[in-house]
Amino acid sequence: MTGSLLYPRVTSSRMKLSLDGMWKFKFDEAKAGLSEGWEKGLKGYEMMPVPGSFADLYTDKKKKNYCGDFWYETEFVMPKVNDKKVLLRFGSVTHRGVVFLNEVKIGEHEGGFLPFVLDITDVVKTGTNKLVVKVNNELSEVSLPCGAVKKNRDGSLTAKPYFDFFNYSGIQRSVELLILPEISVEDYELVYELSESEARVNCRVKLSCAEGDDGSLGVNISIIDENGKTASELELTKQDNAYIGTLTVSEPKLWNVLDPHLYDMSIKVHDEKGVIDEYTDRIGIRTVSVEGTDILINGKPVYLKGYGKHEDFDILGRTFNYSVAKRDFECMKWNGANCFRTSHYPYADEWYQFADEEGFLIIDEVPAVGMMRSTRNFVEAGMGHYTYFFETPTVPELLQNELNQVEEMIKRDKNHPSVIAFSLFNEPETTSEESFEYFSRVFERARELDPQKRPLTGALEKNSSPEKCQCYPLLDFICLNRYYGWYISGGEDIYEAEEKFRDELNRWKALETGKPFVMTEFGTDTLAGQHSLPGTMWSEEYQNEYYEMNFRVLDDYDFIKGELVWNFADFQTSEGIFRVGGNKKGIFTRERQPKSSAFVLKRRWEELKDRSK
Ligand code: GCB
Repeated sequence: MTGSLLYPRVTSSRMKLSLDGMWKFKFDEAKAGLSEGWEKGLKGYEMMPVPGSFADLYTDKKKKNYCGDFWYETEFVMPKVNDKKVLLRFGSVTHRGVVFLNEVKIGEHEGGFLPFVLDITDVVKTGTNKLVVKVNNELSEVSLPCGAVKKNRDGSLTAKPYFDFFNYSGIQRSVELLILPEISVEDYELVYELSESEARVNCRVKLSCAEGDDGSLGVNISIIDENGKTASELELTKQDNAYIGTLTVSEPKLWNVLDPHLYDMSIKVHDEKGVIDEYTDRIGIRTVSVEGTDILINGKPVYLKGYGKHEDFDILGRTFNYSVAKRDFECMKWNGANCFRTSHYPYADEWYQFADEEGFLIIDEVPAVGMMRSTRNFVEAGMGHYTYFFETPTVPELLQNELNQVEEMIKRDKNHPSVIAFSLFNEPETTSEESFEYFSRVFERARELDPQKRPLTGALEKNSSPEKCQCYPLLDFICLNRYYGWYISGGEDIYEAEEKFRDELNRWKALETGKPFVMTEFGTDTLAGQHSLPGTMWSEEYQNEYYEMNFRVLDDYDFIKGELVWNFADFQTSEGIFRVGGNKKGIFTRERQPKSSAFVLKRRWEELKDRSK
């Protein structure tokens, strides 16, 4: 495994080759693949798209819901390269993968939503190479997300998520070969400080050869403005294992909410003979902070409007698709949103690049979801049922897994101007001392890792009440998922829902946390085209009334600094009596057409255009 999670770029010194396409594929129900030597080549295979989520491609129910081991294989031709490093990058393998190249095991990775990169220089051959990947999509109480596996009578397995989204799996993001110079940029980080007329950009670059660098190398960074003019350039200084320096950009054009200004950045590594490596990226100069009950971008308060989302689309499952992403941003801009949370896992790199270009704010979430022992968590959570979790002996293993994934997420996403906060959990049990100990470790680690020291948060469910929640003091702004008028006092009891919601917010207010609050989930399941007057549960009218009631309440509390409704679009879940063809809380249908609530939000968010507080 290499340390670099930089997005693969082609530059004067770097090449990439896509391995996407149709790969050989085979389920391994008996988990016999390893003992039978499947890494030498699959027999009796079918073809499967990479990237892709396999589930919704099938017409057979057992295959759609397959849980266990499954294998992929492809061949690729490696062009002749001299004195280069060859890396293999997987955008995501869900939930874990073991990789074999030319029959040699070259690495493995746990966690289905973040990239990993393997150095294959010594194993890859000029000419044809065979790449085989063993994937597994089982859930457990040490996996992120958490869940269980049920063993059926015929020996097959079924995934039982403790979370409310379909357990899409496979090689779900692109696979690429990266051909890099032997000495290359491994990572970089930028931290911004703003003053009246200039920005200071504190920069730190790590090279792949940190230890072996004898001091003969130089590292240069330049920032180029929208007109192609160099705004600042600097030769960095070697300090310990990195190259550091502070650039000054005068009269900078700041990256702002829905008004993004991006600069091109280029890092060049050189020796006395010339440039050895170049890495380029798009950067945005901006600061993020929390002061009192305000969330500040470039020192100015912002009010978050938008959505909890999913990577989810018909047939594609969780596969990234530029056209779907484009449509999503168009829909979000149309109704005045400025923010989304990557509920409940880090999304494909391209989502963040898109948000950088559009000026959208992202709360970036690690897949710490389902940390409550229930396959109907979303219902239990909404109703405030206590299900213990952090008292079990496997928790140290879970913690290690979460720490690794927090590290990978921050490493991958830290340079995106769109990322304004990291969310380190969704709706875990937070009322025990054990939960506090667990999350103290996670927050402490994240604080060390983020060079920009962005706000850290997590989304709290109903049982995490002002009186019982032990973990909210860890959060820089407090995120609440609340369903007053749906799971609590829904339908004819909606009047009580309003009282109960106000009562809870009054209790939070009484705590005088001095922190901003953001509603990260509230919503109702709504069948597009279901109408009723007066509004009744599941109808479009009810969804509208629900939101009007919720907004009335939120507007009375000035510590609320954002409203991210649940969910942007209808999405797929496991089957169950609470879900009609999936979760229908979308403001848009799964095909990205508006329900009437989309217009309610549009009206509100356009009126709130200038609301910053
Ligand atoms: C929640 C969960 C989310 C569910 C949602 C629901 O509290 O965080 O994953 O989808 O409720 O619709 O029940």
